[in-house]
Amino acid sequence: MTSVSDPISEIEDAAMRELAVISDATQLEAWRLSYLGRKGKLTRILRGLADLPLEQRRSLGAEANRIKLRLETAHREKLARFEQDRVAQVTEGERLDVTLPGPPLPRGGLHPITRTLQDVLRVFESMGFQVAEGPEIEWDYYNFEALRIPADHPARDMWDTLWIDCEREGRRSMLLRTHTSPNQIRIMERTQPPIRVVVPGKCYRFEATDPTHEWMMTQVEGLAIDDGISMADLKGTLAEFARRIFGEERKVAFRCDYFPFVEPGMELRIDCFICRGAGCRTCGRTGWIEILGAGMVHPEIIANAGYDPDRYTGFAFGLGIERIALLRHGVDDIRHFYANDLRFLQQF
Ligand code: FA5
Repeated sequence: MTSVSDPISEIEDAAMRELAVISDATQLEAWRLSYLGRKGKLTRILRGLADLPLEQRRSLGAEANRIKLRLETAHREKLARFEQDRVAQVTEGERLDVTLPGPPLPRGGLHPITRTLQDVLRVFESMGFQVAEGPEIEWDYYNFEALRIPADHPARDMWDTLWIDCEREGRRSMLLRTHTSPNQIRIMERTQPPIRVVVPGKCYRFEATDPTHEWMMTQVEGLAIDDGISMADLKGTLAEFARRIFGEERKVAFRCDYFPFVEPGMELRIDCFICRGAGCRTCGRTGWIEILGAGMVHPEIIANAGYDPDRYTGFAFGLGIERIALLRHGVDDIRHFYANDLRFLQQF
């Protein structure tokens, strides 16, 4: 405890000794408070001067002020040195070495669905099919009516539809296309046989998702119309497609199916890559994953297009790109494709 009677030079010596070993700004501030702060040792001496006789007050006052000045100067200098060291440290750490290579730029890639779509289209192009496009927002007429699915037809339940509210404009009903089949009608409206076309595009369905169902998916519609096209042409085309995309060893099965716009109708299934036919969660315990619907174009649709139904026949198919990507890459859930998780997408 220091008092006014302590030899003032002892305070000076102690302060300078302590200051010499201080190594950071926090200690320095504590030191300043202990000597020069409001309750500091030197401050208290200066305050106590008033109680001393004049003679003593003069000499002690002069000495105390000299020490105060010295301590303040020493404090300022030390603080400046710490600041210099800090700046030097920061600039040293941030110094640029222009010879170092820059940080690698992340490289983007095509989405696995885009790649699969490109591969699928390439296979059909090599078989003589042309690629066309159609609108995603579609009239009820093309999506349903012209495909022999009138309003109230029970087959509409096969496609849970996202409708667009456009009654206010007094227009016919519009929807987000549920499949790419409307393009069969659109192409027949503007083209004469022979026709060999594939139409890729996004489709939308108001349905619950599961490992093989998304509410948005990509289909490729195929349409071939010519003199004397038969079911054998359809099966041959699809078998060749499956062989080119999945390889020889995959099991492929055709099964009867119903679509109002084809007769007869069928589906193509591939053996499940996970359970190899035994049944699992991904294939819904069936052992198979359906990748497309197909069939011979209904004669009524051929006639409605203005083609001679006695001369022309054709086949059509609609395949699901996400299911094909799932089977090719061994992905166990279709929903991974659109979850936008880079850890998943970077694997392709
Ligand atoms: C149709 O959409 C018919 N337009 C296909 C067709 C075209 C039949 C021409 C006859 C002639 P389907 O609803 O089964 O059929 O869908 C066809 C394929 O799309 C399915 O095999 C499947 O691969 C894919 N698909 C259908 N729904 C979904 C879904 N919710 N999520 C992912 N893929 C789907």
